Amino acid sequence: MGKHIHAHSEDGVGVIQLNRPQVLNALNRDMVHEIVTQLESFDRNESIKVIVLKGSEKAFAAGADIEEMMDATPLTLELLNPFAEWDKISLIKKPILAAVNGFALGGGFELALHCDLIIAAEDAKFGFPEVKLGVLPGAGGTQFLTKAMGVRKALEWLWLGESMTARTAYENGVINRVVAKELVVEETMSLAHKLAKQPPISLRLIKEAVHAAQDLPLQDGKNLERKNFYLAFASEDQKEGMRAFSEKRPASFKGG
Ligand code: DAK
Repeated sequence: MGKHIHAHSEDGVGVIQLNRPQVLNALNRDMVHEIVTQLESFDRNESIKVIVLKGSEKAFAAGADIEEMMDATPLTLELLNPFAEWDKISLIKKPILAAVNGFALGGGFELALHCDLIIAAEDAKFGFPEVKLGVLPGAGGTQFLTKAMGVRKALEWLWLGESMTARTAYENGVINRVVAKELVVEETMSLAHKLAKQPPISLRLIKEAVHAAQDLPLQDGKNLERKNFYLAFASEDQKEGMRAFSEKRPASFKGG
């Protein structure tokens, strides 16, 4: 339990709730550290299969904490190296799902984009208002958004700094599902529990291969996929999955 987050687990799903409601879950450095530490702890915990990140009703997170950031200088940033913490999120091997209610702005949007799947409320608002503060996204926003929606659309959203609706984000391939606001957490947890029953070795090897597709040339990506394919044959679940098919019965995966 951190100062700025709550964490608990439910049937193999580790849940992290951002908890600075008085500032719409604005992300200060301590909070990012707590989130990352908790993600790493869930990632190492064998009983956890899937991780869910959620905010509150009004906000997933309304960005990095502007009060904390306003007096930064290039040198304080260089010395603090604050993005190193964010980079650790990309090293998490288990599926991470974001349940987004309300605002997901700036660093809050970037935090959601660091997750593998995003489920949002109909009235959720996604955007990068950094331009209105005289800066630009720093935790990957320009890259994630461009990869999701292409150069021209990304430039328009980033230059204007306006918020997009969950529907627009969905139609542009930025998020996975749009549901009624009362159902966001329920829908995310149900998806998480479904994933928690899938063979975990397959899930993590798929995650690595899909994310590699963002960075690697096709043949390198295919080579990585191939190595992961071979690796899957070291798992008990591969034996069980294929044996169950052959014996015409449902597979019972043990997670090994
Ligand atoms: N930082 C600090 N406080 C914030 C905040 C933020 N990002 N967002 C909201 N708050 C605070 C408000 O100041 C207000 O505090 P009090 O006045 O009550 O003390 C409280 O939360 C409630 O907010 P409002 O009264 O403004 O609520 P409204 O419903 O009227 O408006 C809003 C909601 C989301 C439209 C508005 O709060 C707003 O525009 N918030 C700022 C949104 C924003 O510009 N976000 C992007 C920030 S830039 C980095 C990593 C990432 C980043 C940078 C560096 N490093 C690792 C170094 C990313 C940068 C950003 O995210």
